[in-house]
Amino acid sequence: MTIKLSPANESIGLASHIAIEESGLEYELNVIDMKNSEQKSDSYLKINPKARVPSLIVDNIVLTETPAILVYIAQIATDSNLALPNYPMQFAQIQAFNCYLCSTVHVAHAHKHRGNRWVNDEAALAALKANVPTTMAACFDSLEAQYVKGPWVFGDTFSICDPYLFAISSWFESDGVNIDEYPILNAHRQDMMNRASVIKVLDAIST
Ligand SMILES: N[C@@H](CCC(=O)N[C@@H](CS)C(=O)NCC(=O)O)C(=O)O
Repeated sequence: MTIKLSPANESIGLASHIAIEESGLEYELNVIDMKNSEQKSDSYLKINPKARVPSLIVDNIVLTETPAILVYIAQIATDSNLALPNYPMQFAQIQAFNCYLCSTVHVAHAHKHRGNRWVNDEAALAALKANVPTTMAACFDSLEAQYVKGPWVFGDTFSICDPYLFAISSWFESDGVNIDEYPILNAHRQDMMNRASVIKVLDAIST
């Protein structure tokens, strides 16, 4: 089996990149240069016609959407216990958490630079952007109060939710939200920064 991951710097691809590093699986890396719009290049559009990162190619099958990629990594890396596969309710809670990040938190963040997915009018674009600190703070409120147990998302057990949360919480400052107001999320980010997988991945993605 060959596995090739296409992430990009400062993107949600960080979640899948850290998860696959944590899994111990062998993989190749094809870092997409989003600063130069490589996600819209002819060669990348053949991989993912949606022009988004990340994508994971397993043999000849392309998988997109971060929650799906994370679950796939966890399921094939059976020794890693990244998704608590033996406990249906815990697995459902993992899915619930990842769905919230994908469908609500990431979308709120995208209103800052990608508002033209929804509106074209300049005033509407500016209004979407101006609201990002408020909508993201509401998302982080919810993550802090309802979801993240600490030190990891599900308490003492590290799972695929942790790299996903880390990728999202790296947007705190740029989205205008003060991380010091979120002690659990702040501690989670610090703990993630100290993991060997994260140190390795951040080094690989930035070079
Ligand atoms: N739902 C997708 C979202 C992927 C996505 O929007 N990725 C952003 C980077 S964070 C992207 O590729 N943006 C490129 C663009 O909009 O041109 C997932 O969870 O993987």
